[in-house]
Amino acid sequence: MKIAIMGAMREEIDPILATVGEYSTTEYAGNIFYECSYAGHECVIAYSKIGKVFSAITASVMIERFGATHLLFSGVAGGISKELKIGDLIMASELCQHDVDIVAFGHPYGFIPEGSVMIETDGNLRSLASEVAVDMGIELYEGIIATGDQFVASSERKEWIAKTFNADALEMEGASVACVCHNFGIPFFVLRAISDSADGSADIDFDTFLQSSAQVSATFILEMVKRLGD
Ligand code: 4EZ
Repeated sequence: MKIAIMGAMREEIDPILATVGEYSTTEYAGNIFYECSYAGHECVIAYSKIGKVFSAITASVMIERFGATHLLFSGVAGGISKELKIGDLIMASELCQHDVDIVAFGHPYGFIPEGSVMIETDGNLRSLASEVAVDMGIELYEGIIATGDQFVASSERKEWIAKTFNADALEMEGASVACVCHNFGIPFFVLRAISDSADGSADIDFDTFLQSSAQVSATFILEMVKRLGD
């Protein structure tokens, strides 16, 4: 077992690197990959940079070059569901790409021929997360996460994503990482702590809560790593 832990932004993996202690560093394909042993597990950690393309590169490299057998994504997201407040945690049940549009040919939004609108996360990792949440006394939401190459900061766009995909949160990397892991046959998990509500105040809220929400997600992910393979 080798565990990949990834985020999109430096702020999303900084709390993880600060906790794992000693690591070695490798530069490859435009990223820095940090390898360490944590809680008896070999880990590779990286942030991809923002968006679907960079995150797909990083996930692919973690699997193909670094031999990751499991992938955990940690980061922040814009909340859609009214239940989700800033700082709350959501794990993805399924993920979709809200910006894929070939509806001109009669396909549904988010669909690419020979693919599927939704990609499901690993059930065992979700069960583990539910146990961790109970033991930590933390509320963990589960729902659909919609991904696209857009920072959503308007109620109109948010509502469209909500009704089109029944999504509970949105961000810019989850579905591309899901697509990579699904195609390589690697079990994966996507966790996000809410930083904003993807509305008119999303930019200000994001800047205000990026660090604190990234920390919430990172702490939870590391607790999961401790219990993996038990
Ligand atoms: C993308 N990430 C934000 C990147 C922000 C600023 C330089 C998460 C996220 C997000 N993505 C938090 N809130 C979001 C929102 N409202 N729309 C899209 O994964 C880049």
